[in-house]
Amino acid sequence: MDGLLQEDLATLSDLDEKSLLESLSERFKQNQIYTYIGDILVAINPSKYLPIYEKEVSERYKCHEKTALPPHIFAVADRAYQSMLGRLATGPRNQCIVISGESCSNRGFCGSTVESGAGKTESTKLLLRQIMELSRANSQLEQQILQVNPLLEAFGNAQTVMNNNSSRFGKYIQLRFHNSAVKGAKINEYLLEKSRVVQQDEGERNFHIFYCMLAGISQEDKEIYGLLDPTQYRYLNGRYGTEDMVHVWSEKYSEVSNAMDMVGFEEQEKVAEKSSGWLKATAGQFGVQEEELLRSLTCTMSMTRGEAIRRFHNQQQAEDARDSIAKVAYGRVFGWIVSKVNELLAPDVDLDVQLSEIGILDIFGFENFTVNRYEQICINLANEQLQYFFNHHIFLMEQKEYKEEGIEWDTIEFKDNKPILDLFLTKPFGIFSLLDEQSAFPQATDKTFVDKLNNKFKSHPHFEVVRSHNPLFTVLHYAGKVQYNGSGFLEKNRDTIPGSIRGLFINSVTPLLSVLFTATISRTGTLMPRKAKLVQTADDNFNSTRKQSVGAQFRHSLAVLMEKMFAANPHFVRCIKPNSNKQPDQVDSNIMMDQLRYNGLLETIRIRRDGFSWRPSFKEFAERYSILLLKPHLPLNKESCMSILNITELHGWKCGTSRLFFKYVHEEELARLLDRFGRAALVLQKNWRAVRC
Ligand code: AD9
Ligand code: MG
Repeated sequence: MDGLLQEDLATLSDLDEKSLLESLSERFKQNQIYTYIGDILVAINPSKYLPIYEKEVSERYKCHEKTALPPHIFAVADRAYQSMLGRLATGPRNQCIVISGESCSNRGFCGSTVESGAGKTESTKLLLRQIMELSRANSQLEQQILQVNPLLEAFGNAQTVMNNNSSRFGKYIQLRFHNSAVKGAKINEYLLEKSRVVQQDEGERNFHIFYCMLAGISQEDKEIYGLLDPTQYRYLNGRYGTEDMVHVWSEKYSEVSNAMDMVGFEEQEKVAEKSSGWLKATAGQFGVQEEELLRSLTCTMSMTRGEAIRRFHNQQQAEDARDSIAKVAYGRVFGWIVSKVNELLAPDVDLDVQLSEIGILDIFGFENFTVNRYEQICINLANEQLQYFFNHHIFLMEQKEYKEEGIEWDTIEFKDNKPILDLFLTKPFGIFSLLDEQSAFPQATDKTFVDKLNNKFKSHPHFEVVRSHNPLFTVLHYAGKVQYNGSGFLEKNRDTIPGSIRGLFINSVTPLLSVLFTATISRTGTLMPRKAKLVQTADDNFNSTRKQSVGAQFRHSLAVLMEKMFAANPHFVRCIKPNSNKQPDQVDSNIMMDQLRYNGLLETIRIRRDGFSWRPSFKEFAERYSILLLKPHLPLNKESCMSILNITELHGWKCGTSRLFFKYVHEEELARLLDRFGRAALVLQKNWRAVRC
């Protein structure tokens, strides 16, 4: 039983899949949802309140030794914070915490029904809260930073079949510090699922903000904005909620309004005109002319031999135009909120001051639905990238160094997903390049795109051709097989706003909308005003704006993110859900086992047990620990390292040709030694002064 309750699985000598599952399940049954694998934290979603995040727990986890307290998400916060301050011996000052875990999967993937969230967003919030506690920055800025989450969740999260608060966008929160104090923050957001604004699958809802607003707004404002009874909105599927739900939403609305005040949003200019009728109400809210709005919904203009031709939409086309207005407006407003938050939370410090950073990544988990669309392929690409990042750090880099440095080592095999990343990203013939190529080609269709894929990848080990009259194809991801439906891929990848709609908004008298459509949102998430306000030209009315494809932008932002993460010191949190129906105290062994397998947790345990996760160069080590020999000017070489290590009682480390190899526990032992030594030095110094006096 003791073995089963082991807090660190990397200390178990005998381990196979079955005992790993048993250990985690047994701990979970006793409400011990956190377990270490060396320096990696495994977190199992309890789906119930546990009294483990209270103030006194938070206090206990400040500046503590990892082995002295049970595993906890607060310990990860502490480790990242202490490492950033240089109090631990690991690598670069900038830190990144990568939180991963599945979003959902359906029958056929792991033999289970649709599953709930694994706990990534909750973990992110707990980390953020604890890091703010650690920086003891009881300031307005801290409160502002903490308010960002409820604000973004209101606009970017929604109820789905698998999670009542599912994140429909990815985010990377960068906390910026000068010494130990937080000085600002920056959010990068990835791929908001805009299509949810106009369409939700069975059992799902639109973004939270719509329900909250309709529930919480005053009667007077309802009239001002021409809001109807909630059940009349097509975009809410004619479904609203019970009285209890309305009450909760209404409270949430005040919370969001307060969060907006707290973060520093100002009351936007409102269209204070009483409106009647949907066209007038909508035109009023958008601040545009009714006739222009009607025109952009009902017809398109094109130029033929120098002549302007007006073509009226059929019903489907008019509905599509309406939906694209809704999607584009919502997407822009979301981007604007993020860029405004970034402006408000930007560090107010001298440019010369060197800031350190802790980044927290909470990105949508791997997805596999009955129908998988363009959004899913992007989300799953992001997850492939993250898995690669994990593999690279945990397996590739480490084992490469053993080889280069002549350390004796039995290679641990792991599922390398590089070939899958190549299938997606290789230029010019990866899936995304072919998609871009087809998107730029007016005659291409979703079918011709999938035909190209079939032709190109029919014998690729991670691709499967699907025989169907629909444009289907299958990719064998690291986490399982996903069948994609290519319908809509080209249009979503182009994401062009019809010129008439863009022109309509540029000329809006609502300043916010006009700015949003005149400005471009830069790849870094800030709003970049164009040099001069665009004058709407005849061409704008006829042509769609040419820009980089959604896929290309997403690939670029992923590449920037990866670059940041590769340059930082990583901390990993692997979230796991124990069952498929959001139930507390239930473990479904198949579901758990699937996640353990594709996360490569067994291999991770082996490498953490037998491997050396901390590998400082002779120079780095001697520089940091020469103080233990009371010889500050020691040469920074191998001999000095050996002299230092001779006075410690560390066992099990190894020496390579240019660096030392330590287990993760050694780092803590050395930190303890340094600490003791530091205190002893202080006493000596005091005594010495006393003698001199
Ligand atoms: V998704 O990919 O965004 O759909 P997440 O982010 O992985 O998903 P989330 O953090 O939203 O999952 O967790 C889902 C639900 O599980 C939460 O709304 C909570 O009700 C529940 N949860 C998660 N973690 C905890 C926890 N540490 N304690 C209690 C939790 N409940
Ligand atoms: Mg989430």
